[in-house]
Amino acid sequence: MEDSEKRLQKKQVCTNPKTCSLETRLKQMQPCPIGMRGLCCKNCLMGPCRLLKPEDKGICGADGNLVSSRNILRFVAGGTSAHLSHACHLLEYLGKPYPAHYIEKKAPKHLKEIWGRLGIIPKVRFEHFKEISEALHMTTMGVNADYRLNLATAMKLGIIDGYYGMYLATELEDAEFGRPKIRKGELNLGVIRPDKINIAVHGHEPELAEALVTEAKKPENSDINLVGVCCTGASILARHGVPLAANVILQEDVISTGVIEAMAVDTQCIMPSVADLAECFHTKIITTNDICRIPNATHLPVKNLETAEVTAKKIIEIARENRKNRKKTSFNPAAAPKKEVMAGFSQYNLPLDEWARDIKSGKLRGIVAVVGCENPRVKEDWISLYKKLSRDHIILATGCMAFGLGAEGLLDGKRFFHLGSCVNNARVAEVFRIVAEKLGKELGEAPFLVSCPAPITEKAIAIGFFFASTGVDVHVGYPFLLAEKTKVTEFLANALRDNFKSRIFLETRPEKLRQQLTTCSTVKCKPEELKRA
Ligand code: BF8
Repeated sequence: MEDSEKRLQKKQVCTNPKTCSLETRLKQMQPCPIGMRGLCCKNCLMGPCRLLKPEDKGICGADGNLVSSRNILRFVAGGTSAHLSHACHLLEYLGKPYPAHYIEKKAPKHLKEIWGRLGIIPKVRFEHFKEISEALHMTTMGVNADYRLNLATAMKLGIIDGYYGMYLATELEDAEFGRPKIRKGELNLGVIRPDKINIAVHGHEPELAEALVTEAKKPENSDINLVGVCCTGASILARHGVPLAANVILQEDVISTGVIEAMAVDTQCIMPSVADLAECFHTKIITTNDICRIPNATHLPVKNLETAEVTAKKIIEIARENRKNRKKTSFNPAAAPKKEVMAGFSQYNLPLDEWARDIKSGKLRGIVAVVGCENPRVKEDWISLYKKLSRDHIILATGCMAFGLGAEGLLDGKRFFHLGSCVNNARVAEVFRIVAEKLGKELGEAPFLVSCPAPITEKAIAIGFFFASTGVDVHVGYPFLLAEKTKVTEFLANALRDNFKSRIFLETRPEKLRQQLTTCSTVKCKPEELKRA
């Protein structure tokens, strides 16, 4: 029995967000070492089977390679379902029909040829949802036993995630709420104002947040300070310059300031611990999506433009009414000072001609997109690596890592560019597509890298598979699922090249990644360069 398991049984491990900080909980709740290596199978009730090496077999006969590939595919299916559902909710909210042949319309020609040859483009309306269901089916006990098919299916889901999730959501949001413009913004906990009534919007789907932005701008609401959290926050920062208070790891701290009158949440990355913490303060939690309910929260579902407006007004009323319940607090915004950032970048306003010219002349070595979450288990200093790389690379950023770079004062719009929320990785993909075109190269030959140093969610893994399916190399910095050297990690690092010209690889040490990238001629390492590295 593991140490932490024994201590958990003796109740020596504190798991309660009300009494222990996230940092303490992380230290006490050690990850399962077998799960970390991707070798724990809990897909049937003869298990869970905990394999020690890739050759070991579970009760049903599944070896470590199969178990690991199934776990990865299920992760990608989970992440893809979240992005598809996000786009689907937007379509329902706007009363728009579901698009068919969307991938054919959006993807570069050379990719459509490759994917068409491999038979991995869903053709029929709604078929992309069926693909998620098939992925779950083929990874249930006693269906597919070939790890390669699981990984090929993960690539197929990556494509679906990219187009029917991230592209569709980004395009719908831009069409309805406006394309972001380059603007100054502020981020960090210091944007929360004790002298105002504070409302935080948290999650990913910005329908209600947009209505709140409109309401909060009205003169009669000048006592309201609206702030964002996670990707809903990143999206209203990019579109309206609304201050971004926190990313995923600071969400509890937002409540702990003691000056948040209401937190409205939609979907994804909302840790249930915020509700625990809200009980310690006066904060009202308001859920706004029918698939995301939290015990003791007020549920005000947002279904369309009209309900969004009514709900936004109601939330302001609730927050104003709740102000009187605020207790004395020691929160000092200067302790987590706000940082100025440039936001609102996209393929429409970035100097892509100049970047392509500089890559051609050798002035730039390439473009690195820093994406994904900020996993508090990752303690390595990735920010310093990106600072070093920024000397001769352009750094694009999205999601919680963009917040991390912004908190270090790096999002200056000169070398570091904030492109928005995680679904806005569609903008990164467009930058890559356009720059590759200007270089006269296919995506798989262009000097681009996606670096995801600290993933937390299934969505981050799905995003990685999307970029890899387009030909871009994907670096992952946290070992979960990839820690053990198996046929799976070998396939992702090497065999993906055969069809996709890309690799998905693990490197947990920033200095090692820097060495590897500087040994190669560009951030797109060639196989022969990697052998030498
Ligand atoms: O979609 S980066 S923790 S907030 S999953 Fe979540 Fe990860 Fe943050 Fe946005 Ni993206």
